[in-house]
Amino acid sequence: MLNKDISVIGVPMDLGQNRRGVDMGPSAIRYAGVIERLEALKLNIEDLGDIEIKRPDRRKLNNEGNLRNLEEVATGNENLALAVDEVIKKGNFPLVLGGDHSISIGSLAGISKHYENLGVIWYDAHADLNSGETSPSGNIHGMPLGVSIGIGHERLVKLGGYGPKIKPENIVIIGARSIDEGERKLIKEKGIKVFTMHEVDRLGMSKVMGETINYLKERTDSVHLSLDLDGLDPMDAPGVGTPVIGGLSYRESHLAMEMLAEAKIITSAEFVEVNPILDEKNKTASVAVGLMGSLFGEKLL
Ligand code: 4U7
Ligand code: MN
Ligand code: MN
Ligand code: MN
Repeated sequence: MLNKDISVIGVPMDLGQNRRGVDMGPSAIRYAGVIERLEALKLNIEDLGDIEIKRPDRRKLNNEGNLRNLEEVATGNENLALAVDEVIKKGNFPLVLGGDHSISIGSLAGISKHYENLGVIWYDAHADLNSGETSPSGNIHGMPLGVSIGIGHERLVKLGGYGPKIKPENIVIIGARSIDEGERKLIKEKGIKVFTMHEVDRLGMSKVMGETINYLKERTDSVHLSLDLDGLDPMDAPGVGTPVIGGLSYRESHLAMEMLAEAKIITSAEFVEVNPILDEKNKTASVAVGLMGSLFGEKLL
């Protein structure tokens, strides 16, 4: 990793989906020792604490346009975008701890304006390319990647005062194995690069990451890593709200992070969807911290 100055931001957001507990993700990850783990790598870490998330009155859920809690999700993400923007302005690496995956909307709003050609690695069981029109659930955590390429509600697409944030050809999705009909269409239409579990099994993670790194190096000037813990297999990461069988192992993920560290292409990152209520003894948070260690250059020897 080139940037040794890291700012950690927690986002206790659970309004982008319907299972409670993922708002405690940032605490669980801190308890699993993220700060100590990164400090041991001789990095300068500052913990900025948590972004404030306004709780809605649950009896008045805002389901406008098939978008659950739109107003609260948008406002929380605006606060996150401002915080991330500040971190980059002072030259630090933003490390965002979720929270459900809707927080990627705020992260990308704060990050993308600082680069000409931001790339994104979307490490996830899902493609997160839905919109109010295509979503089977109305949950905004299934929409952030679609929002980032300009598809969806104006309030989200233009969050932070501009949008879209990412070019579809600057995205690589890794680990996908649950893709909705509307998402499948969009992937084909926009030519989004996807390594589904099928490709991971055929090629192996080493080749998948090698190709991902080359692909992004050719066309981007910076890369954001958005890692949804449900990209991993539920055996390794049980504490997630939308588990899908047949996922990436801890070992594969560990290798992926080590290869990213070696390639030095990552300029910001977020680790999302850790739900301690659904977890087994904080296992998923610990896995997340282990992956962060590797991403920031931890080595076996
Ligand atoms: B996550 C889903 F229908 N696609 O839109 C949806 F399968 O951030 C799941 O990747 C979304 O965890 C999962 O609700 C969002 C569903
Ligand atoms: Mn997911
Ligand atoms: Mn996701
Ligand atoms: Mn999920």
